[in-house]
This record gives sequence, structure tokens and C-alpha cells, in this order.
Amino acid sequence: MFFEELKASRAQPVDLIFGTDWWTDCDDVAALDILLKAHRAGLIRLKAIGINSVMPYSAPSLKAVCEQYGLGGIPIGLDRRAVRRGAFCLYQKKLAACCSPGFTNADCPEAFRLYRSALASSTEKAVIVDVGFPSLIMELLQSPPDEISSLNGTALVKSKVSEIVLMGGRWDKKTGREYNFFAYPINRKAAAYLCEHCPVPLTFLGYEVGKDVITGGKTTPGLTGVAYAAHRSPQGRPSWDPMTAVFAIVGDAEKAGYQRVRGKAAVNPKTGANSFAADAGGSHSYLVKKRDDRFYKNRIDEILMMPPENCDE
Ligand SMILES: [Ca+2]
Repeated sequence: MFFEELKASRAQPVDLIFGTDWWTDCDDVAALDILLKAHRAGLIRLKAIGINSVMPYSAPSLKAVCEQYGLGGIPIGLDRRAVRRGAFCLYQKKLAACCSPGFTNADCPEAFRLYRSALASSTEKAVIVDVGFPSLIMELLQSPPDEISSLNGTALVKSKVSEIVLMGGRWDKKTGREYNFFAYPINRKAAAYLCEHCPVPLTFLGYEVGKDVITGGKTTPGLTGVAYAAHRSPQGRPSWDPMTAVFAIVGDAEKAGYQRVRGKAAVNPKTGANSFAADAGGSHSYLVKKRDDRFYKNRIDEILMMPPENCDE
């Protein structure tokens, strides 16, 4: 089993913070499912979850997924500025009905403040992985000192974060465009800001990596399968978010089956289009698959099909 092999080579769990748009697509649910199982397996410590889009059932639907693995205590934050009208999610109301009663969006702290607390209290450097919109991480970087920490957000990230892994961009073209970076003006600005100002290494898993790896579906156990069925993706979806989650858990490009192309990324703040200048000493990198799609698919489906009691350390 993949998790068991990984556990054998890891002395202690890695601290991890998970950001997600938790919006209209269902592959965020698969990513969370995988991270929760990795937490239970002792591979990571999931310290905080930030939702970077607001919908009526955002927080209770996400908490329901955590609760089915006995992990309802992982703190959830919400980026309250990120209300985007006109979108509808097919699965959140269904999932929220399974959440412990009374929990709503109103019970969540501001996500960037939750991140600040998680980082300030952490003794180890954490990995931040985000499979949604980059606006939340920009808010974290731009946050001023407060009662949580005397450091501003950029200094706090510099001292307490080892790497930021983003699902975003399209890197197989000279100039690519991908939804997380171009949807809504704030995200174009945020992606550009991160490329300019992020004080720690930034790794991108782009559109081209996940689009042909189809995973999950209505037969996936638990609420993940419910989400895929309700999303009308009974046979699965492209694996942008679960592949990013698995990469963050593994933490090593070679072991995860990728080549890292290093350099300097840039995003146009007006269009959200990304570009890349290769440089072996660069602190940015994008991932290129070294294996065939079946390799990544099998890994993800193996984890998604594990019942939670089989994930424990
Ligand atoms: Ca997503």
C-alpha cells in the first residue's frame, strides 16, 4: 500500500495547512478525503483548513467530510471577502445535512487569521497546499502584526512555512491560462502578487497535469462518492486537486513521479495568464509527469477506496 511505503520512510508527520475553493467542482472533496486519510495514517498533521470561496453551506459541508473520519476538530476558516455570485454547487447542501447540527459558516474564524494562529503556534515548518483561489494566501502575506503574532504575514510565512504548493496555472505553453488564476480580478492580482512576493518556494501543479487523470466517482466510499454523484460525475473527474494533495503529502517530486522544472514564474495581473523563465536556481517550480496517467490514477483511487479504519497508523 502506498501510504504504508511512505510511512516507512518518514520519521514524523509533516505539518500541513490546506486551502480549497470548496466551490462548484467535486475534486476538492477528493483532495480533502486524501489529506484526512494521510492525517489518520500519521503522514501529516492537518493543522487548519481555509475555504477561499463562500457559499451558504461551505463550512458545514466541509466539516461533514472531516467528521466521517473522526476529524471534525480540525479548525476551518473562511475567507469572508470571497463571496462570488451566480455560482451554484450541486453537492454542498447534501453534505451539510450530514454535519453535526448547528455548525454554520458563522462559526468559522477568518481564514487568514486561522492560518496566522496555526503558523504562530507551530514548532515545525509547515507546508501550505491550496487547490483553490490564491487570494487567501495573498491576504495572509499582506496581514499586519496582531495579537496572534508580532510578525507580519510575509515574515511569519518566511519563518514557519517550508513550501507553498498550488494547483494553478498552465505550464505546457509559453503563455498559459488556468481558472484558479484568472477567475475574478482578485485572483489574477493574487497570483501575480504571490509570484512577485512569496518568501518561500512556490510549486505549481498545472491544468495540463491533472486533466487526463480521471479519478473518483459515485462508487468512492462515504461523502466523497456522494459529492461526485451529486456533481453528475459518476465516472470521475480530472484530478487537479487530488494530484496536488498527493504531491504535498509525498513532498518529494521524484517519489511522487514528477520532474520539477525550476525557475521564475510570473502571472499577468490583468489577464491571469502565466509564464515561466527556467532557471536551475529559481525558487519557483512547476511539475511535469514522469509516469503515465495510470500511475497517478491508481494511487489516487487506491487512497479514495480505503475505508477510514484502514488508514490508521
Ligand atoms: Ca479546487
